[in-house]
Amino acid sequence: MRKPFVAGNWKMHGSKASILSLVTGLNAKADQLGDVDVAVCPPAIYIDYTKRALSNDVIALGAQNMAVEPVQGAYTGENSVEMLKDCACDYVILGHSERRAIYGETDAEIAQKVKVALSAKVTPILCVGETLQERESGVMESVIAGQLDAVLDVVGIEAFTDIVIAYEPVWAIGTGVTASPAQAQEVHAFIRGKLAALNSAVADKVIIQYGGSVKPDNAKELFGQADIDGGLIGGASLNADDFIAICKAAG
Ligand code: G2H
Repeated sequence: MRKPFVAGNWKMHGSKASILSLVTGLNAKADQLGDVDVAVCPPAIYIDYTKRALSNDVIALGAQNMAVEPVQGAYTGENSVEMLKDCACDYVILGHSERRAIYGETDAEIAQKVKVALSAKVTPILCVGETLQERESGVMESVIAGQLDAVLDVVGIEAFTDIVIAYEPVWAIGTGVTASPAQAQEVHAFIRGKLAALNSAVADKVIIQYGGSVKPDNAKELFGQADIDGGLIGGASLNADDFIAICKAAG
């Protein structure tokens, strides 16, 4: 059995005041979290502040991105994986569709970042997903396969025991439109099947989150699907009650 994992992606939201309020709410209900792994991923500048505000040991920390360069150096504006570790991050989101679409991150660059994160023992949350146009033109599976192949080529299938995959259909991100549980399950099964063709033991273990407009009222049904092992939560992770409710729906 895979232990579900729910992560909050705060994206570029928050201030010290709002984060203190959010984390205070999470602290108050952390003891209600069931048998589920939970993490929050603040903007990098607030990771340490969030760590200090968290007064429970069940909510872990993650970053939303990191430098591809493995060691620190003259890379203005970047954060190294060792810096993330130094600030208590266990996870790093890599290849989110906003990084791919807005900042031009390529499959190859994302694959290198996955390799760097793994070498530092920080767990990558590798995001994959198709646009609406790709879905409607029938290339959804080849797009997702390509995103996975880029990483497989660099780190190999065995490394996927230490990688979390987040399937995020781009058309469902922040739009209020959620993939139906059946639509999401179909893609999760495709992803797991693709990995299983290479190594079924690894495929059985890998956590595949769903992300894209997950809310308290749709989480239970999504997380009830056979190959959906939790979620990557954006907007709803900015409200403590909603985020806790979503985590409980996974447990
Ligand atoms: C998808 C998700 C979190 P939201 O990006 O990664 O955001 O839940 O707001 O759609």
